[in-house]
Amino acid sequence: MAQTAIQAIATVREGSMLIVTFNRPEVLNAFNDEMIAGLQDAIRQAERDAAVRCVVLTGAGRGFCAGQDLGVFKAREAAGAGEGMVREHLRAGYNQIVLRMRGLEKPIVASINGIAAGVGLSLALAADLRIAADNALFTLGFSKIGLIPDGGASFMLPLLVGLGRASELAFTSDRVDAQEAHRLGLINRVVPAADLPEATLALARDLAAMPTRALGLTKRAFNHAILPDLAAWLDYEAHIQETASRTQDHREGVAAFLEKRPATFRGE
Ligand code: LHQ
Repeated sequence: MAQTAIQAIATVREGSMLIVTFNRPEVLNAFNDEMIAGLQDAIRQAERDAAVRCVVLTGAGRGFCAGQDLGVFKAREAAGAGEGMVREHLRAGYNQIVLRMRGLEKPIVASINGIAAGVGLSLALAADLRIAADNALFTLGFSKIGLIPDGGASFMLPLLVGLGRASELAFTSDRVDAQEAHRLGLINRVVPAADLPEATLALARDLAAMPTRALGLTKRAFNHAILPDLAAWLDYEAHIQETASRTQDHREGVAAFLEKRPATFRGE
């Protein structure tokens, strides 16, 4: 077993599987820049290495991923990052990850060990299959900080659960448990929390033993049928997220989260 560990993303090779672990458990694996770069590198590694035939994404500790680290983001805003900052952050970061995940012609399994929120949930939706612990939780979270679902969630979510349910999940940011997520079609499988690592490896091992080229071409065909303009959609999503990020309600939502108090939105 070969292991390389960079601070915020840990990658482990197990046979023909590449296990990628989000590794900032103290903040429920919220994304900082190092983690964004580390995940891009991990997917590149899977692209380059023909011996990798399945990728698993999972989280260290009690969370899967809580989305963008809002403390990091607030600090950047406070340091005077101006107009276009959110758009560029998305374009250079999460959008590249989603494009690479969908473009990787090998199966990607999200193994959801705990809460998945914000762009953490978006990345789980960009994976091919989702297997979750029975105590995992799901929330879009974006509306609570005055934003739109990004990282591809604005189209992956309606594709997976339908427009009505997607609207409800996105508008309310209600937390959904694993059973409900399964019923909605948000995830493929639910297993007892204690069994998640082994159930994930068993699924990934089975996928890695399949004809990888055929699976990859299946993914290419699905992308072509259902996500034909992925790059342009992601770009548009980033553009309207930039608009949302300039609202007073966005600033209030982020401040309220960091100050651990309820937000008061004014609709502006
Ligand atoms: C966090 C975070 C976090 C920092 C938990 N950041 N510390 C796009 C464009 C522009 C700008 C921003 O971002 C994006 C993409 C996005 O992903 S936007 C969405 C960002 N994510 C969220 O809004 C979710 C924020 N987190 C939460 O709502 C809750 O933490 C959830 C529901 C995930 C979990 O709740 P709990 O289980 O009650 O845990 P907790 O809130 O107590 O969190 C545990 C710790 O993790 C806590 O730190 P502390 O020092 O008090 O123990 C949190 O502050 C920290 N944390 N999420 N995103």
